[in-house]
Amino acid sequence: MTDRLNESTLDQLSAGTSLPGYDRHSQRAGIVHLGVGAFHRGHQAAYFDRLMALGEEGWAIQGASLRSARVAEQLNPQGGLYTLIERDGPESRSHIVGSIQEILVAPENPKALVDKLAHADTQLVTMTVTEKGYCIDPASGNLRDDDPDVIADLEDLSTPRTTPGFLLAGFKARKEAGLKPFTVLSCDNIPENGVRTRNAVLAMARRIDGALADWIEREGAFPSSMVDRIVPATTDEDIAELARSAGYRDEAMVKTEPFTQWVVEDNFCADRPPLDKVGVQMTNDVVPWETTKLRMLNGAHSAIAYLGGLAGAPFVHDAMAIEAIARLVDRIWDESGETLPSIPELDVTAYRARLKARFENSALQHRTHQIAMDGSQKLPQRLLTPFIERYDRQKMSPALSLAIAAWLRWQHGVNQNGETFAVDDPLRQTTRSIVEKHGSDHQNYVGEMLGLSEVFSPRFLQEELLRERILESYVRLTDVGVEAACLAAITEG
Ligand code: CS2
Repeated sequence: MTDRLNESTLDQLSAGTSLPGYDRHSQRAGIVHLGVGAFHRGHQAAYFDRLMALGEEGWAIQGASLRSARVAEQLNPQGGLYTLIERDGPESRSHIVGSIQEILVAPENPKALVDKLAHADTQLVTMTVTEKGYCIDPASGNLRDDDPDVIADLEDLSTPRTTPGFLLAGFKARKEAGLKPFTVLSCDNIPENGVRTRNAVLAMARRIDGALADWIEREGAFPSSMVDRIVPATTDEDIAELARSAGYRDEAMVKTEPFTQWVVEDNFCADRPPLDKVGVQMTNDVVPWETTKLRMLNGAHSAIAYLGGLAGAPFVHDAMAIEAIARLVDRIWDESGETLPSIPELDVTAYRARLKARFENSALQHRTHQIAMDGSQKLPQRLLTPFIERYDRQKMSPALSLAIAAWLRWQHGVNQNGETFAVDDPLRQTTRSIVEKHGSDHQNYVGEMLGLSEVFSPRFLQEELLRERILESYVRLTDVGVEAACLAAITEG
């Protein structure tokens, strides 16, 4: 059997793989990270690894999973080590990342995570808990106090369950111990992620302990950040291939692209890692960067996921190889591009060209179904807001409209080749019942779906023209299929 990657097998690795360039054991864990998925390992953990390689001390990461024990099982037997493989077409580079120390499984021992949050070494809490982890309604931004886990945290914070609950319990313990709060740095793809995190934590705090809420409001900091790197889920085949080619087994390996970007609001209340030394852009205003990335990269990604997925394309690069889809993506960039805030240092034409090349990177094998996941949480910021903003300027958006219609079509769980698939979304049960109720009665199906207040603003129902445009795209997509519908949208625009 091939040896598993860990500290003792490091010196057996081939010369082509670079190692952490620092003494891992002397590092304090200045960071607690919530949600150690592939994205964290491919992005933030790699920045902190480089920072410590530059000789900056104390930025090791104590990781925590808020749901399953899977990541702990992958990383803990490896002493937190994993291989980061950057792939660009035929080129590939491997590096062993050493910044993660250990993973706690919060549901198994919530108290251990609260203790880490309350530890004097902890300066910064970073998080990638996905859109739904914030326990906020994506349309309104309010705390979801109908969520059973939120209700449980409001009743008893001694064994938290939710992200805001853990943050709050950590703050509470620090306040009681006379420590300063940590900075909370959200690294999820949601607009104004820092503001949303702060709102969720304060909304919970106000319901539990007013003085604690005041303290957090006064002393805490919740900078927003824009994160960008395509990190597809690791497959069993990736792990087997690494074992074959490199001779060791790494259950926690991550594959990614060479491109990486992190823009962070410079607003910290505790020690701040000198992230600018490793290429992080520190700024006073992240919003224009976030808006641009969410609408251009993620908006196009979601369109590719639904349209490509419905056309039967397994991967993003396959969908981009369908000319009608590639042209539709370009049209989305025209449409959403007109709604972007100005960023003087950003050349939008070059940005678009780069996005296209990134999507065409066939070595990434990024599944359309992965991106399609949790669409109800992603749609508003990626596709709906630019659509509405354009509408308010009397501009129609046939490409955005088709992408939205593709999400509606996706809920049927069958692609245009008749292959069925599971829809993975927190709203799944609701959308399933709407599909079952209306079958192929397009008008009523679309009408009821647009009434989902968790996703759509009430305007989609109230304004007939808006509703009609989406219905039209939906009917066309259903009748003529993905390619012809894309071409029709392009001609219309
Ligand atoms: C993707 C993102 O799965 C998704 O929703 O659109 O994870 C995307 O790959 C990243 O935001 C790229 O930075």
